[in-house]
Amino acid sequence: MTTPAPLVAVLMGSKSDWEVMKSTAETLKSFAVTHECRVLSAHRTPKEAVDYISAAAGRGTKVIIAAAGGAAHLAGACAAHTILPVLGVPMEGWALKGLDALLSTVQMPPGMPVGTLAIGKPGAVNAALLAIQILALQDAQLAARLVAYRDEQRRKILSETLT
Ligand code: RP5
Repeated sequence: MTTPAPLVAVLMGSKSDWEVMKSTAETLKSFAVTHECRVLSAHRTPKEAVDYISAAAGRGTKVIIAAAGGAAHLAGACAAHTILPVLGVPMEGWALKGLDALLSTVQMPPGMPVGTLAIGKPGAVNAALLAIQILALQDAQLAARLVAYRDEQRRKILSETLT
């Protein structure tokens, strides 16, 4: 028996990605968007990753966020097994400052898109916001919260003083 799924699935290749990816979860939580976070690897748990992704749409999930570092294939592997939008977050990893993960995630062949965000925490936050924007297309209350969030940012910038 399958349990009902949250709207956004936040996947990461290793628990070591959680320190950064918890920003995705926090951002989704701040908008009251239901989500579930799982460690699933394209390389270390390929079968479990495919099983999870293949079932996601049927369970009610609307957007997949996938983070990985190094030879970062998780987002691409997800995209291969679902027509849900997949947002990729490259992790900085242990070498090359995340450029390896960025290129692995962004350079998908035509026909198999992965919406790729920035390396590390900025990408983790923006992946959540982009997922929320996608969901907001069909959720007026969520759209209103996004407008308020943008307004908060505008006010903060305008209130800043230089000393
Ligand atoms: C990737 O390898 C993971 O997404 C992680 O960013 C990186 C290193 O994983 P660990 O060796 O820390 O488990 O698959």
